[in-house]
Amino acid sequence: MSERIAALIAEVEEDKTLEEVRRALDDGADPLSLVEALREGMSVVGEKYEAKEYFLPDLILSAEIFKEAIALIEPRLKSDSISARGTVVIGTAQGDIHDIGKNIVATMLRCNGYEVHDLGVDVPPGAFVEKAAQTGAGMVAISGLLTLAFDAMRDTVDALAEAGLRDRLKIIIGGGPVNEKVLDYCGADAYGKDPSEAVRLAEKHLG
Ligand code: B12
Repeated sequence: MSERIAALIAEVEEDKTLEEVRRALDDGADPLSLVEALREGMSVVGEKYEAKEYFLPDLILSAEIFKEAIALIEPRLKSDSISARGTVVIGTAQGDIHDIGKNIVATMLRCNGYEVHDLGVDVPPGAFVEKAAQTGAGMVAISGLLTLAFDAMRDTVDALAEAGLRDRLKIIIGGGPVNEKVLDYCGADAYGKDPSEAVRLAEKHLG
Protein backbone atom coordinates (compact mmCIF):
# COMPACT_ATOMS: atom_id res chain seq x y z
CA MET A 1 0.00 0.00 0.00
CA SER A 2 2.79 2.43 0.98
CA GLU A 3 4.73 1.54 -2.14
CA ARG A 4 1.71 2.29 -4.31
CA ILE A 5 1.23 5.67 -2.61
CA ALA A 6 4.90 6.54 -3.14
CA ALA A 7 4.63 5.52 -6.79
CA LEU A 8 1.43 7.49 -7.38
CA ILE A 9 2.72 10.77 -5.96
CA ALA A 10 5.98 10.19 -7.84
CA GLU A 11 3.84 10.03 -11.00
CA VAL A 12 2.10 13.27 -9.89
CA GLU A 13 -1.28 11.51 -9.92
CA GLU A 14 -3.42 13.77 -7.75
CA ASP A 15 -6.79 11.95 -7.58
CA LYS A 16 -5.30 8.47 -7.42
CA THR A 17 -2.83 9.39 -4.67
CA LEU A 18 -5.57 10.93 -2.53
CA GLU A 19 -7.90 8.00 -3.18
CA GLU A 20 -5.20 5.53 -2.14
CA VAL A 21 -4.40 7.52 1.02
CA ARG A 22 -8.10 7.56 1.97
CA ARG A 23 -8.34 3.82 1.37
CA ALA A 24 -5.19 3.11 3.41
CA LEU A 25 -6.55 5.18 6.31
CA ASP A 26 -9.90 3.37 6.16
CA ASP A 27 -8.00 0.08 6.25
CA GLY A 28 -6.22 1.21 9.42
CA ALA A 29 -2.74 1.81 7.96
CA ASP A 30 -0.15 3.42 10.24
CA PRO A 31 -0.39 7.19 9.48
CA LEU A 32 3.37 7.68 9.93
CA SER A 33 4.14 5.05 7.30
CA LEU A 34 1.86 6.90 4.88
CA VAL A 35 3.72 10.17 5.50
CA GLU A 36 7.00 8.37 4.89
CA ALA A 37 5.62 6.93 1.62
CA LEU A 38 4.60 10.41 0.47
CA ARG A 39 8.02 11.78 1.34
CA GLU A 40 9.70 8.97 -0.61
CA GLY A 41 7.51 9.76 -3.61
CA MET A 42 8.40 13.46 -3.32
CA SER A 43 12.10 12.67 -3.41
CA VAL A 44 11.55 10.74 -6.65
CA VAL A 45 9.83 13.84 -8.05
CA GLY A 46 12.92 15.84 -7.04
CA GLU A 47 15.23 13.34 -8.76
CA LYS A 48 13.13 13.40 -11.94
CA TYR A 49 13.19 17.19 -11.87
CA GLU A 50 16.97 17.19 -11.56
CA ALA A 51 17.13 14.72 -14.47
CA LYS A 52 14.96 17.17 -16.50
CA GLU A 53 12.31 14.48 -16.84
CA TYR A 54 9.89 16.66 -14.86
CA PHE A 55 9.39 20.41 -14.98
CA LEU A 56 8.40 23.12 -12.52
CA PRO A 57 4.61 22.53 -12.77
CA ASP A 58 5.17 18.86 -11.80
CA LEU A 59 7.15 19.96 -8.76
CA ILE A 60 4.51 22.45 -7.70
CA LEU A 61 1.59 20.06 -8.30
CA SER A 62 3.32 17.25 -6.40
CA ALA A 63 3.82 19.63 -3.45
CA GLU A 64 0.10 20.45 -3.61
CA ILE A 65 -0.77 16.72 -3.60
CA PHE A 66 1.58 16.23 -0.64
CA LYS A 67 -0.21 19.02 1.24
CA GLU A 68 -3.67 17.60 0.47
CA ALA A 69 -2.64 14.08 1.45
CA ILE A 70 -1.14 15.33 4.71
CA ALA A 71 -4.40 17.16 5.46
CA LEU A 72 -6.18 13.79 5.22
CA ILE A 73 -3.61 12.06 7.44
CA GLU A 74 -3.10 14.77 10.10
CA PRO A 75 -6.33 14.26 12.09
CA ARG A 76 -5.30 10.62 12.51
CA LEU A 77 -1.82 11.60 13.64
CA LYS A 78 -3.12 13.99 16.28
CA SER A 79 -5.25 11.37 17.97
CA ASP A 80 -2.36 8.88 17.78
CA SER A 81 0.41 11.06 19.08
CA ILE A 82 1.13 11.51 22.75
CA SER A 83 1.98 14.92 24.23
CA ALA A 84 4.40 17.10 22.26
CA ARG A 85 8.09 16.20 22.53
CA GLY A 86 9.14 19.83 22.20
CA THR A 87 8.35 23.00 20.32
CA VAL A 88 9.88 24.13 17.03
CA VAL A 89 9.39 27.46 15.28
CA ILE A 90 9.98 27.13 11.54
CA GLY A 91 9.92 29.52 8.59
CA THR A 92 11.59 30.51 5.34
CA ALA A 93 14.14 33.29 5.77
CA GLN A 94 13.28 36.88 4.91
CA GLY A 95 13.41 37.67 1.18
CA ASP A 96 12.83 34.03 0.20
CA ILE A 97 9.45 32.60 -0.77
CA HIS A 98 10.39 28.94 -1.43
CA ASP A 99 8.35 26.71 0.84
CA ILE A 100 8.00 23.24 -0.67
CA GLY A 101 10.94 21.80 1.31
CA LYS A 102 10.13 23.78 4.45
CA ASN A 103 6.58 22.40 4.43
CA ILE A 104 7.87 18.84 4.19
CA VAL A 105 10.26 19.44 7.10
CA ALA A 106 7.43 20.96 9.19
CA THR A 107 5.18 18.00 8.44
CA MET A 108 7.85 15.43 9.30
CA LEU A 109 8.56 17.18 12.61
CA ARG A 110 4.83 17.25 13.45
CA CYS A 111 4.50 13.62 12.50
CA ASN A 112 7.29 12.79 14.89
CA GLY A 113 5.50 14.41 17.80
CA TYR A 114 6.86 17.96 17.84
CA GLU A 115 4.66 21.02 18.19
CA VAL A 116 5.49 23.10 15.12
CA HIS A 117 4.70 26.77 14.62
CA ASP A 118 5.11 27.51 10.93
CA LEU A 119 5.59 31.21 10.21
CA GLY A 120 5.41 30.74 6.43
CA VAL A 121 7.73 32.45 3.96
CA ASP A 122 9.69 35.72 3.82
CA VAL A 123 9.84 35.76 7.61
CA PRO A 124 11.64 38.75 9.16
CA PRO A 125 14.09 38.01 12.01
CA GLY A 126 11.79 39.80 14.48
CA ALA A 127 8.94 37.41 13.74
CA PHE A 128 11.14 34.40 14.59
CA VAL A 129 12.15 36.13 17.85
CA GLU A 130 8.58 36.99 18.77
CA LYS A 131 7.23 33.49 18.14
CA ALA A 132 10.17 31.75 19.86
CA ALA A 133 9.70 33.94 22.95
CA GLN A 134 5.93 33.53 22.98
CA THR A 135 5.94 29.73 22.61
CA GLY A 136 9.06 28.97 24.67
CA ALA A 137 10.35 26.99 21.69
CA GLY A 138 13.46 24.86 22.15
CA MET A 139 14.36 25.02 18.49
CA VAL A 140 14.17 27.46 15.59
CA ALA A 141 14.43 25.99 12.07
CA ILE A 142 15.15 28.33 9.16
CA SER A 143 14.81 27.28 5.54
CA GLY A 144 16.43 29.14 2.67
CA LEU A 145 16.99 28.39 -1.01
CA LEU A 146 18.29 31.71 -2.22
CA THR A 147 21.85 32.87 -1.68
CA LEU A 148 20.41 36.12 -0.36
CA ALA A 149 18.65 34.13 2.35
CA PHE A 150 22.03 33.50 4.01
CA ASP A 151 22.19 37.10 5.25
CA ALA A 152 18.64 36.89 6.55
CA MET A 153 19.51 33.63 8.32
CA ARG A 154 22.51 35.31 9.96
CA ASP A 155 20.38 38.31 10.95
CA THR A 156 17.85 35.95 12.50
CA VAL A 157 20.54 34.20 14.55
CA ASP A 158 21.81 37.63 15.67
CA ALA A 159 18.30 38.83 16.52
CA LEU A 160 17.65 35.73 18.65
CA ALA A 161 20.94 36.38 20.46
CA GLU A 162 20.10 40.05 21.02
CA ALA A 163 16.74 39.03 22.48
CA GLY A 164 18.59 36.85 25.00
CA LEU A 165 17.15 33.61 23.59
CA ARG A 166 20.32 32.18 22.05
CA ASP A 167 21.35 30.04 25.02
CA ARG A 168 17.96 28.54 25.56
CA LEU A 169 17.33 27.26 22.04
CA LYS A 170 19.02 25.48 19.17
CA ILE A 171 18.96 27.02 15.72
CA ILE A 172 19.04 24.75 12.69
CA ILE A 173 19.12 25.73 9.04
CA GLY A 174 18.49 23.91 5.77
CA GLY A 175 17.43 24.22 2.15
CA GLY A 176 19.03 23.36 -1.20
CA PRO A 177 22.33 25.30 -1.03
CA VAL A 178 22.93 25.15 2.72
CA ASN A 179 26.22 23.52 3.73
CA GLU A 180 28.96 23.68 6.38
CA LYS A 181 30.21 27.04 5.06
CA VAL A 182 26.75 28.58 5.21
CA LEU A 183 26.40 27.22 8.73
CA ASP A 184 29.64 28.98 9.76
CA TYR A 185 28.52 32.17 8.07
CA CYS A 186 25.14 32.24 9.82
CA GLY A 187 26.31 31.11 13.22
CA ALA A 188 23.49 28.59 13.62
CA ASP A 189 24.01 25.37 15.60
CA ALA A 190 23.51 22.78 12.87
CA TYR A 191 22.29 22.24 9.34
CA GLY A 192 20.38 19.43 7.72
CA LYS A 193 20.06 18.22 4.16
CA ASP A 194 16.67 16.53 4.45
CA PRO A 195 13.64 16.19 6.74
CA SER A 196 15.01 13.08 8.46
CA GLU A 197 18.05 15.12 9.50
CA ALA A 198 15.72 17.80 10.85
CA VAL A 199 13.98 15.12 12.92
CA ARG A 200 17.32 13.69 14.08
CA LEU A 201 18.47 17.17 15.16
CA ALA A 202 15.20 17.73 17.02
CA GLU A 203 15.62 14.37 18.77
CA LYS A 204 19.18 15.28 19.72
CA HIS A 205 18.36 18.72 21.08
CA LEU A 206 14.77 18.41 22.31
CA GLY A 207 14.53 14.72 23.11
C1 B12 B 1 10.21 25.46 -7.09
C2 B12 B 1 11.14 26.63 -7.23
C3 B12 B 1 10.58 27.91 -7.23
C4 B12 B 1 9.09 28.16 -7.02
C5 B12 B 1 8.83 28.09 -5.50
C6 B12 B 1 7.48 27.49 -5.17
C7 B12 B 1 7.35 27.27 -3.70
N1 B12 B 1 6.12 27.37 -3.24
O1 B12 B 1 8.29 26.98 -2.99
C8 B12 B 1 8.93 29.59 -7.60
C9 B12 B 1 8.61 29.47 -9.07
C10 B12 B 1 7.91 30.49 -6.93
C11 B12 B 1 10.37 30.12 -7.47
C12 B12 B 1 10.68 31.47 -7.42
C13 B12 B 1 11.99 31.94 -7.45
N2 B12 B 1 13.13 31.21 -7.55
CO1 B12 B 1 13.16 29.27 -7.37
N3 B12 B 1 13.38 27.44 -7.49
C14 B12 B 1 12.55 26.45 -7.37
C15 B12 B 1 13.31 25.12 -7.60
C16 B12 B 1 13.07 24.72 -9.04
C17 B12 B 1 12.96 23.96 -6.71
C18 B12 B 1 12.97 24.23 -5.19
C19 B12 B 1 12.24 23.11 -4.48
O2 B12 B 1 11.09 23.26 -4.10
N4 B12 B 1 12.88 21.95 -4.35
C20 B12 B 1 12.27 20.74 -3.75
C21 B12 B 1 12.37 20.77 -2.23
C22 B12 B 1 11.70 19.51 -1.66
O3 B12 B 1 13.74 20.77 -1.88
P1 B12 B 1 14.40 21.81 -0.86
O4 B12 B 1 13.63 23.08 -0.85
O5 B12 B 1 15.85 21.86 -1.05
O6 B12 B 1 14.09 21.17 0.56
C23 B12 B 1 14.61 19.94 0.99
C24 B12 B 1 15.95 20.06 1.73
O7 B12 B 1 16.73 21.14 1.30
C25 B12 B 1 15.58 20.12 3.18
N5 B12 B 1 15.26 21.40 3.82
C26 B12 B 1 14.58 22.47 3.34
N6 B12 B 1 14.46 23.41 4.28
C27 B12 B 1 15.03 22.94 5.40
C28 B12 B 1 15.15 23.49 6.67
C29 B12 B 1 15.82 22.78 7.66
C30 B12 B 1 15.96 23.39 8.99
C31 B12 B 1 16.36 21.49 7.36
C32 B12 B 1 17.10 20.76 8.40
C33 B12 B 1 16.21 20.93 6.10
C34 B12 B 1 15.55 21.65 5.13
O8 B12 B 1 14.44 19.27 3.24
C35 B12 B 1 13.63 19.46 2.07
C36 B12 B 1 12.90 18.20 1.73
O9 B12 B 1 13.77 17.18 1.31
C37 B12 B 1 14.80 25.57 -7.34
C38 B12 B 1 15.87 24.77 -8.08
C39 B12 B 1 16.33 23.57 -7.30
N7 B12 B 1 16.66 22.53 -8.00
O10 B12 B 1 16.39 23.60 -6.07
C40 B12 B 1 14.75 27.04 -7.78
C41 B12 B 1 15.75 28.02 -7.15
C42 B12 B 1 15.88 27.78 -5.67
N8 B12 B 1 15.08 29.31 -7.39
C43 B12 B 1 15.90 30.27 -7.70
C44 B12 B 1 15.53 31.61 -7.97
C45 B12 B 1 16.64 32.55 -8.41
C46 B12 B 1 14.19 32.03 -7.84
C47 B12 B 1 13.66 33.45 -8.06
C48 B12 B 1 14.52 34.60 -7.53
C49 B12 B 1 13.43 33.56 -9.57
C50 B12 B 1 13.04 34.91 -10.08
N9 B12 B 1 13.96 35.45 -10.84
O11 B12 B 1 11.96 35.41 -9.77
C51 B12 B 1 12.28 33.40 -7.36
C52 B12 B 1 12.44 33.70 -5.85
C53 B12 B 1 11.60 34.72 -5.33
C54 B12 B 1 11.87 34.81 -3.84
N10 B12 B 1 11.94 36.01 -3.35
O12 B12 B 1 12.06 33.82 -3.16
C55 B12 B 1 17.36 29.79 -7.73
C56 B12 B 1 18.17 30.27 -6.51
C57 B12 B 1 19.56 30.68 -6.92
C58 B12 B 1 20.34 31.27 -5.79
N11 B12 B 1 21.54 30.77 -5.64
O13 B12 B 1 19.93 32.13 -5.08
C59 B12 B 1 17.15 28.23 -7.85
C60 B12 B 1 18.30 27.40 -7.23
C61 B12 B 1 17.04 27.94 -9.38
C62 B12 B 1 18.34 28.20 -10.14
N12 B12 B 1 19.10 27.16 -10.40
O14 B12 B 1 18.64 29.31 -10.46
N13 B12 B 1 11.25 29.09 -7.40
